[in-house]
Amino acid sequence: VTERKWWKDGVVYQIYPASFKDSNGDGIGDLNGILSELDYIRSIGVDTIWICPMYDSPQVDMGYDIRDYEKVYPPYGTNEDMERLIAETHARGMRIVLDLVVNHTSDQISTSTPGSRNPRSSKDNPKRDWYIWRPARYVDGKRCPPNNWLGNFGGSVWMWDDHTQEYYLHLFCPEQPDLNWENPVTRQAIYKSAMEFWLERGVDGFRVDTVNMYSKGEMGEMNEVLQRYDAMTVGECPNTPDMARVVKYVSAKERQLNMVFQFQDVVDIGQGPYKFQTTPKNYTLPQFKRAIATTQSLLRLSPDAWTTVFLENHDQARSITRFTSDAPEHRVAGGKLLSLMMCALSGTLFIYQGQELGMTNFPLSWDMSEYKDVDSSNYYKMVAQRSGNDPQKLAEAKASLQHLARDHARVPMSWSTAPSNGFSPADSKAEPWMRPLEDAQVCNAEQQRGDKASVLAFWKRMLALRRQFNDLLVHGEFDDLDESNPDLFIFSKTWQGRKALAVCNFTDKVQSLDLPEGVRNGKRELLVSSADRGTRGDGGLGGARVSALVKVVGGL
Ligand code: TEU
Ligand code: CA
Repeated sequence: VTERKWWKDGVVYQIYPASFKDSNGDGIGDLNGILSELDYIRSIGVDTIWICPMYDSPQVDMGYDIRDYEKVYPPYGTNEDMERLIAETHARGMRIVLDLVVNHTSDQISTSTPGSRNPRSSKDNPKRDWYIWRPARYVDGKRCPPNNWLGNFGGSVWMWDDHTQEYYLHLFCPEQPDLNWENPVTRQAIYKSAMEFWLERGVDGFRVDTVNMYSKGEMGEMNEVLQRYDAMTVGECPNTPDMARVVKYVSAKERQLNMVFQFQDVVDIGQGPYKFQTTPKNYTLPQFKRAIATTQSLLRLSPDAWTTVFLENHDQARSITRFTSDAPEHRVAGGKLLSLMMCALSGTLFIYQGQELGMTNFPLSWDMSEYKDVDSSNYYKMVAQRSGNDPQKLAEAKASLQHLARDHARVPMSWSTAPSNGFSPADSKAEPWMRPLEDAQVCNAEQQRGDKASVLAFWKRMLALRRQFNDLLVHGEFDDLDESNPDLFIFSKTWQGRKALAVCNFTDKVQSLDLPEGVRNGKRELLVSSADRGTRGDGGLGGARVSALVKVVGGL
């Protein structure tokens, strides 16, 4: 039996500060905007908030390029605003988690750190060794990077520095040089500024950005800091298909991380060799189910390990669009279907802002100029360049971005039907930094709060059920009861002889359902169906795009 911890039973609500709520009308979300909606967040039934980077940054990669770890990005507010937000979150009985981005910094970091000098100024600058420098290779007299590695946003990971005649490493943008974790001075500076500074101010943990990318020998050291504050960690873990390695990260006895976001979970599903090189919905339901089964299997592989449940974050397109259908007649059903599925899975549950409303991707009709993310624009530029602006290839690239781009998660939150969807104050002079969705008439927080049949109401109900059946739903053993079924996802959760059955119909047709044996003989009680409109019990198990959760007693 696993040890109980607040972060295991917790439900985390992820906030993207630029797009959540703009309190002062400059078109950019801010900390006081978050503060003003803490009661809304709490009303959903979550108990922890995670705020994406709100640190000072030149914003080449939306704050994942940090210039000053100890300072709030001025358009988001001040350090005092942040301290107030921490206090008010705690006052509501919730916890607060920040992003820890320490694989790389902004290339501008030296300019704002007093007394420091630019690592690029000379080879003997003491700060130079904070980053990773390598000499050029020469092939037939031609200067080449040290190796052929490609970065996450396209192109080589090596950037030539003309002044000192060496390359530096950057796994992401050239403006995000990778830190040298071998350097003990660098490590101490990170612990102090990126971690202790905020732990001292009361934050309860970190989401650790790209945690598997820098050298891991030193996690133990990092853990000493975390343990001193009893802080929780969830690591972002791309490119880690080997489950034995994942277990090493998250098994409690290894003392590395509490849990991770795995990418062979649904993140990578349907993506091309280079993320956007694919067509929409390029996967089957059995593949999707296998991805979920893989992350659920962690708890079996290692009883002291822990896992996460998530479909969305600031790097992913909207789940209704990706995994069900955002057609007007299907979106509400799709949102509820996914909500029920997620709330019935084991692990710590993460919800991304707007997911609780069933927000969807923006449409294909939007111009390319509405895509603001460096990842999207780099890809589109690359296709343009390689194809000589071939209209067919560009149309394909745009279709792929419409399905998978990170931009879809980053549009302003739809609060109401007011101008800018209530994101900025009514008398605001500035336009929001990204275009608000046009469908706020049918999908906004204000309307859904009063509507028992809304996606929001369904999330609230599911989260309450998740609390009520905490052992079974959060900690129970997961079994896919019909792995190859192309239409239905039928799984059971088992906890000390008790059982729940979840049935999710991913098609828009009524499906017949053969109840698995162990369930057929048992006494069944319908806990919730996404077909009922706030009342109980009228949902048929196999209804179109309907999901249901059933408690089973006996019959095993
Ligand atoms: O993401 C790291 C990562 O590997 C990816 O999810 C990446 O964003 C994606 O492949 C790009 O298509 C983290 C952050 O979540 C992301 O927002 C940052 O851009 C990235 O690190 C760099 O800090
Ligand atoms: Ca603002």
